[in-house]
Amino acid sequence: MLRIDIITILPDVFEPYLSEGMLRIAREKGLLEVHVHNLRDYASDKHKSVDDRPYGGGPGMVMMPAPIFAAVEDIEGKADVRPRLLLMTPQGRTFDQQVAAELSREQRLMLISGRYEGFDERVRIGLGAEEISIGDYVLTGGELPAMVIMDAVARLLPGVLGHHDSAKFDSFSVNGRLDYPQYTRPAELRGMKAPDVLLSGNHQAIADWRREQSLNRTRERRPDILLRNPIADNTRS
Ligand code: 9D3
Repeated sequence: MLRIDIITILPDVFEPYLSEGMLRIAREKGLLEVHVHNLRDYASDKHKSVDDRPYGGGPGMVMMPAPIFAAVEDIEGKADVRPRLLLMTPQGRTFDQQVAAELSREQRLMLISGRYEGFDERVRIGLGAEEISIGDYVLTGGELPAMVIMDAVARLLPGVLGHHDSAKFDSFSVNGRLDYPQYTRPAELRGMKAPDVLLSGNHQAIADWRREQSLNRTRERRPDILLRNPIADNTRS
């Protein structure tokens, strides 16, 4: 069982996605537990402030450290295992399938989503939190990154996927290759035929064709994957 706690000023955006699809199944099966916490509940003034102007001046607002410390300490204290603390920031380690696999082996994660220009640096230092980014583009906050991480991690939990082998056959995990093209019925659509080999019933020929397609696509679209992981170029399967 993996427990994920999320700290956010937009708690309502999480529930709809968590209540559908594989995330819902994972929670119903008791493989995943998610608790969403409203950061404003931990503000100390009557206006429930969670942001303030940056020291030194400049645009925008900064997430105040005190409400985040209060939230983390309160939520941590309610359970036995110390969670791995992840701060959603554009400056963090880039999230990828390897990080997802690593996180899926933890017992507890705490994801902290910010808005505005970012967190007071003392949040990272004082809590020993790791910063994570989901890629090089600018979003309006850390809520979608937290959902992306939760989604990618949840599907790796043992028992979540229907066909229990599916996760092993994904892009970025079969020797780090992109997926081969898929076809389903009808055999011909608007003049476009599904490749004969896929309808041939010859399992060896199908496996060879798919491997070739995966390699060619990876070379054309993502040569960086092959350079990073040369095994992807030559391993059987
Ligand atoms: C990088 C731009 N920043 C300097 C001017 C300002 C800024 C813009 C947007 C700071 C934070 C944000 C909100 N983004 C996130 O909180 C965020 C994020 C992202 O924007 N892209 C990829 N991953 C992440 S994780 C958190």
